[in-house]
Amino acid sequence: MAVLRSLVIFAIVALMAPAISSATEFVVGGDDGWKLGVKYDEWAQNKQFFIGDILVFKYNPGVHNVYKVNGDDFKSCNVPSNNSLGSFTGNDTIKLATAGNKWYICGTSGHCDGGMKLKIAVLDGAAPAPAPSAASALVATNFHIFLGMIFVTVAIVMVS
Ligand SMILES: [Cu+2]
Repeated sequence: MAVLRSLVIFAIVALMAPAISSATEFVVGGDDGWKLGVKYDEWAQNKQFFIGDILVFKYNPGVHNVYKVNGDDFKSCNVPSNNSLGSFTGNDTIKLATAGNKWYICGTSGHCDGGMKLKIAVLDGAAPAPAPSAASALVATNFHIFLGMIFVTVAIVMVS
């Protein structure tokens, strides 16, 4: 009976799993990380950032750092006198807590002007399914539910 019960629980979890959305972790610059010579506007171009998502800045802490700045300081590459993000570890995680535009620059002299600057727009709400894979996602979800129903049916038949 314990086996059947866990089978039913498994089926219920399998049915509910697709509805649970989780935060996305973005490593800024992808495999390149945070350094000179990476086009961060291109990296951010096709990505959607939502509240709760996390940015990870990976860099050599002896060479680079990360400052969160406002739009004006972003444009002029002005490095603030204080670091609002805490310590520079070379593996800095930043949780996107509010919606709106966010700007980040490297504070090492010349690096922001050299391209180490990232601007993103954080959106409110949960991430929707990406458009190109919507059809396949739908098929996958339906298949998932179908599988779950089979499990439940088998379990009920075996219990009764
Ligand atoms: Cu730098």
